[in-house]
Amino acid sequence: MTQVAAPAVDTHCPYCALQCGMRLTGVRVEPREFPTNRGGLCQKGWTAGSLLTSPARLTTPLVRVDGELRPAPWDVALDLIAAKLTALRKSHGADSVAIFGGGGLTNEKSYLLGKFARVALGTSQIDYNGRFCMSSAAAAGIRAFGLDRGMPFPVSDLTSADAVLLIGANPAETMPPFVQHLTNAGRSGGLIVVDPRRTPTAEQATLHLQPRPGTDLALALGILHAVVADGLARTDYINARTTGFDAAWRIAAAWWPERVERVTGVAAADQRKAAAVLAAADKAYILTARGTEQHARGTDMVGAWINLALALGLPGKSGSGYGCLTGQGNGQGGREHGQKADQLPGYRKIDDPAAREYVAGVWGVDPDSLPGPGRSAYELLDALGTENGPRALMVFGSNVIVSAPRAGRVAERLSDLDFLVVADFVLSETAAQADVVLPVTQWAEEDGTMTNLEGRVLLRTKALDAPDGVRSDLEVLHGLAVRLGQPDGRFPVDPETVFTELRQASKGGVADYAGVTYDRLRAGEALHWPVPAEDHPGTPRVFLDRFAHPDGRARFAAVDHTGPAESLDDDFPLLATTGRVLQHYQSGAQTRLVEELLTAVPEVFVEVHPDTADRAGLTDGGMARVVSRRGEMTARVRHVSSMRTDTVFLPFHFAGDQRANLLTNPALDPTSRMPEFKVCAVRLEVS
Ligand SMILES: Nc1nc2c(c(=O)[nH]1)N[C@H]1C(S)=C(S)[C@@H](COP(=O)(O)OP(=O)(O)OC[C@H]3O[C@@H](n4cnc5c(=O)[nH]c(N)nc54)[C@H](O)[C@@H]3O)O[C@H]1N2
Ligand SMILES: Nc1nc2c(c(=O)[nH]1)N[C@H]1C(S)=C(S)[C@@H](COP(=O)(O)OP(=O)(O)OC[C@H]3O[C@@H](n4cnc5c(=O)[nH]c(N)nc54)[C@H](O)[C@@H]3O)O[C@H]1N2
Ligand code: SF4
Ligand SMILES: [Mo]
Repeated sequence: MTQVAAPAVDTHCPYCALQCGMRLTGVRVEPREFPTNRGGLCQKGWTAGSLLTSPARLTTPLVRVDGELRPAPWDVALDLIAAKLTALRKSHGADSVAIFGGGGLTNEKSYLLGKFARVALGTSQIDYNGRFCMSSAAAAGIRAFGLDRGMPFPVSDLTSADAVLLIGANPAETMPPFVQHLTNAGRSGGLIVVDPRRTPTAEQATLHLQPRPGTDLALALGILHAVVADGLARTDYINARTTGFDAAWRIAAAWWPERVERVTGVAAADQRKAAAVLAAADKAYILTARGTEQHARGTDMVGAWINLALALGLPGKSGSGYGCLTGQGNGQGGREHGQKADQLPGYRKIDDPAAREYVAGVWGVDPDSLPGPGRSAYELLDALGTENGPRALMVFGSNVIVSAPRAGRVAERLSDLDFLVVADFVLSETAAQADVVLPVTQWAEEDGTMTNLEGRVLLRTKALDAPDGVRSDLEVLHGLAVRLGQPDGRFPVDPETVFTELRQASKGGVADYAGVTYDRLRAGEALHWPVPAEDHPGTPRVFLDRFAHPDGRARFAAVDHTGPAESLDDDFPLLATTGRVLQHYQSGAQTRLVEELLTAVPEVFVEVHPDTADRAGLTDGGMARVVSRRGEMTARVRHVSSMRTDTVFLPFHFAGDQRANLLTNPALDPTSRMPEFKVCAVRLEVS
């Protein structure tokens, strides 16, 4: 490779949605000043360059022959895929081929992937891992505000807040440079963290509320009750800017803090204190993340926290608000441009006739040729290889064998497929099961835009040449589309050309990128969508004048507490919750290959209170078998005296029988179709 004399290129981190600014010289990473990270990087960011030259990197297509993956030329691999898909489409119909995308893909890739599914394959069966991520917050945001832009204000607005309520968020590990924006709130005595665990984030809080997993909705009702009962609700704001308060309050009225204490374990006095601190603040924010969103009632849980924000008069005012901390690098843009089962570009609905007509016009196809909505992520994986389900799957940007709920079932469904294709730059656990693996370029080897957690569109500029033998995802889609009979120009390979088409396809939609150009991004403009025209400055704060519902008002949600989807009994007496550690990213496919990160956290562990461990006969450092109604896994025991005695915690970054997802419950939220990653019933045994 020829990186030696490479010039320094300003870019952004390949991992999370904070999209920290970095400078890349060859594969050497340095932090750079950018509003979200202000010169900071986490350990994953610092070490991100090493994967570019890792020996574990794939540099040739692999095709399964006699049960084994063997190197093959690109033409052979692409011809084989096209032949298989064509045959399946002919024998079993267009929906026999499915696509699974990812929130780490650039806007250009997400867009072209959605178009490829609907136009080149004609399949409705496309969804992506964002369904497992922030979909509950997206659904709740649309219900409350009429529009989902994770944070409807710039991250840097938080810096002047005197109170911030973080619910189910552990940014000290998941977005370390973000925490500096909370310094003022912490100093003012206003940093409140709701988390069943005493995380590094909770350690920094003024007030840590430690509820039983799965009871957030009750807790939100209790704090709302305290706000109203103590006369702290902003009646003028409620009257002027919202609807639905009375129905929401009728439910919250029955959840006085002492009753909530019995359900959640959070002291009534602490609920009242949280209400008082938030109400007294000049500038206050409420932020949710996966801890409260990844539940079978996740949409309602987030709805309950939004109700609290509305009662306090926070959303849509300068210097305060509600936001969701989107997780993946392009978790925001990835949910806007059409890789979601029910969606067309610009955050349009695929069952909206006007949207179909418009997007079909941009694509040059008949609107009636576009399929309707398909299955959501887990439902899609669950149907693979079944009688009415897809028979082939193509995966771009996800490692579902590790990261999907009830992973044992998902692995079984994948093995029943006629044909599995995975595009990746490493041999992830999912790629290792594939019939064809396509080696693709990485972030630093291609141009592309990402939309960060505050809705700001960023350009990631190519800094290096890719190794010989790899192709970009856009080239893969082009190569397949042509083989499937599509005209040559319909699936461009140049990112800027794809983006120009995306701008047109999103024009007039909710997530309107029409006015974003590569040139404006290169010039360093801070463009938060919507940006409807090239002379439009972008929209850093979305709801200042009105919310996006036709009447301009935000809506309270009438939501009540019901609890997790599965209950505890003598066989499964403990609550398991899952999440992240600082050093590993998601399924670990990338970070388990970075020596420094693997050395820091080499294996899965289970955090458990010493008394709970004692009762199961487990010692600190020993091995535990963790068993749920769906499966079992083994983990090293970590005694953590700040854990609740009814709860254990497992990170989900590890493979094989270290997979936390062998345990998790795929009970789905009725609206968002989010699985219940954050709570399931388990028991511990000595392994
Ligand atoms: N190091 C690292 N950083 C990452 C990622 C990563 O994999 N590793 N992934 C990125 C992505 S895609 C995402 S989505 C974000 C996720 O970022 P976060 O949401 O901050 O991460 P999680 O660890 O999934 O969950 C946050 C917290 O929720 C708590 N929790 C569990 N159950 C409950 C509950 O019932 N109620 C409440 N209130 N809290 C609960 C957990 O104890 C955990 O501390 O991180 C991004 N950044
Ligand atoms: N138990 C439990 N399970 C969870 C969660 C949890 O909290 N608990 N969190 C869920 C959440 S929030 C998320 S976001 C998911 C994430 O889980 P996954 O969807 O598995 O995410 P990654 O591990 O990032 O997998 C991305 C894969 O795509 C590859 N890749 C990266 N960039 C590209 C690209 O540009 N093109 C191509 N073709 N490939 C690329 C990477 O090498 C990697 O193999 O996990 C979910 N699963
Ligand atoms: S916080 Fe996120 S974007 Fe920043 S360096 Fe770490 S992983 Fe990368
Ligand atoms: Mo995520």
